[in-house]
Amino acid sequence: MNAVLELDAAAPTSLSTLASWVEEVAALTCPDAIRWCDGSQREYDALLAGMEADGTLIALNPDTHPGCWLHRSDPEDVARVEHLTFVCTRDAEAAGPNNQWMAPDQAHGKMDALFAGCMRGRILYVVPYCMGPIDSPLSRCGVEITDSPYVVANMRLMTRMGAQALQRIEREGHFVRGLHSLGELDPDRRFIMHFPEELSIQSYGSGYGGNALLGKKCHALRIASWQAREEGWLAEHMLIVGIENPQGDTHYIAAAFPSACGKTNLAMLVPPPAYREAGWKVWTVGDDICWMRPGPDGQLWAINPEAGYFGVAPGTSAKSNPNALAMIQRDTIYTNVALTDDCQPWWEGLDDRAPAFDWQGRPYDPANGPAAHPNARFTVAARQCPSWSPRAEDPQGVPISAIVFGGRRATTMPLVFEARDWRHGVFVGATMASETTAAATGQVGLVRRDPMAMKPFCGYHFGDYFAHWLSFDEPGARLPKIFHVNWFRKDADGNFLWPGFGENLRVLEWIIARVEGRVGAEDGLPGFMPLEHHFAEGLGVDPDRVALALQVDQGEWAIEQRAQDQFWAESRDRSARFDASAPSSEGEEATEL
Ligand code: GTP
Ligand code: SPV
Ligand code: MN
Repeated sequence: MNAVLELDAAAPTSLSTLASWVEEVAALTCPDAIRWCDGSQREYDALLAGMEADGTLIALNPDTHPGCWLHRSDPEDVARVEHLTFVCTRDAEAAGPNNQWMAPDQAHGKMDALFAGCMRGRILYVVPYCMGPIDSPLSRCGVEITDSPYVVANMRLMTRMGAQALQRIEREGHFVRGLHSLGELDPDRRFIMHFPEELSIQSYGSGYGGNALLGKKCHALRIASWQAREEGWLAEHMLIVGIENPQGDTHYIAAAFPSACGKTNLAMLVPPPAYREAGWKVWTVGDDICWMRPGPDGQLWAINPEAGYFGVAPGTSAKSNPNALAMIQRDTIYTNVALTDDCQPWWEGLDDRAPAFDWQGRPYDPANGPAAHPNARFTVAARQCPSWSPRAEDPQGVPISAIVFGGRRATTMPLVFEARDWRHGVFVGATMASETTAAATGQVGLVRRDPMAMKPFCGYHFGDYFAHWLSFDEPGARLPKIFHVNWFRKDADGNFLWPGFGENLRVLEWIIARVEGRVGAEDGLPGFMPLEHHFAEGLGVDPDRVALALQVDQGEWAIEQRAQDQFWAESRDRSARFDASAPSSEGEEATEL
């Protein structure tokens, strides 16, 4: 206790609300010591060395992977836990049917009991961070208190963390408060609580990704989406990618795909050879989160609030995502990947070498399942990406030309279509569905509605969220066109119809041509469908398969449309603010709000 008091007295901040909050938390959690993080390389190196010494991290092969580490998380703590994630608002209705709700008093009681004394024998780290470029008016700051050095190291890679963030926080005088403890890593004593009205987050009992790196999903999506609605902007689960055509013009596209459905891959796309030779270039601005707001010119301007990638390892290869593979050869933290016999990281889909140890450290035995956990991830600084955009640090952000929604759908949804207008586009995003993945605990492969890929992340009522989206369509707005894609359609044998990855640029090319008004389209069942396109040209895939990927089956569509209309109507019924009739039916005029 003495150590705590001594260190508190030296709290390196002039902001009394921050100093007193840290004091309060220390009094509750009883750490052995308090450490204020400055974000320096020295601090990072010391953290890594400490974690190597206590076995939290394993050093990877320094010849092939300098500065790379492996963390094996608790086998019961490998993904987000949506069933243990709550939004705690005074009014239950505000959280909506899309969130689990708990009354703030009850949640605080529960969490205080869990946090009491939980940091005995541990160090309390104070982690000031900035989401977004440090000098951007669109950025927002927070402070995470955690007892996990792994979380601190990840926050350093994923956010602008340390002294500069603290300076901004002191200047602004406010910050989002995130309190995190590993607790006992007991799934029965695990909660991720959000208090949007208090701008605070409390997370106990998990050390994994979105549960524990509180700047990411908890702050930059759940809390930020709440603030965004109040302040007239959008906080979205979207990548941001710049597509430069051979003439040197760049269009920025924001795309929302659910967890483990291709955002990182699209954001880092490498053009197929013919496109590369013609002069197409791709620039990565962000791979997971996008904050955007209307600028004075009426366009939506977007920043990536993150400074790193927490990307899915399985499936990442020199063929599927060469940019990602290049950036994770050094200074990367791997979580739950397998190892080769010479201590290199390995996962399914990387190459045809045999792994020696699985993600739990056992000698690899296929009878135990995949060698790498399906939600194994890498954490790496964004600037290590070879396609890192020179505009990624622009304080004003980048103007968005197109918004793309997409899911993982084996049937029904065509490769691409365009929404008829903003209102229809909001409907398309709101009613999108996708097969569940290993990014969250629970059954994989179930089709569920995942509006705008925000089902697990929208911090308030979906009906209000859809109304907020619709509200951007106002006089003077120069809104992006909205599209829907599906890279994951399968044939009767279960094989993907579309090759995906780099070839997805063919679809983006069509999207840009539509944005520029250069190609015609046909008004089909879901929306505007491609007439002229280069999807199959020189692709090396049977054009009939591409045609199948593009096709809409009337019977399948009728079933889909009923499900969409029902979902949209339910959102309307449950939210007083949301009064909209479905704009999906062909020929029906959209009703104004
Ligand atoms: P989160 O980080 O969980 O939000 O996921 P993400 O949307 O960034 O997903 P990511 O790009 O990491 O892709 C997840 C999985 O989908 C990986 O195994 C990829 O290899 C696979 N994938 C990505 N793009 C494509 C594609 O175009 N076609 C196919 N078939 N698979 C893809
Ligand atoms: C996701 O699940 O959408 C992720 C990984 O991006 S996590 O940070 O765990 O949320
Ligand atoms: Mn994500």
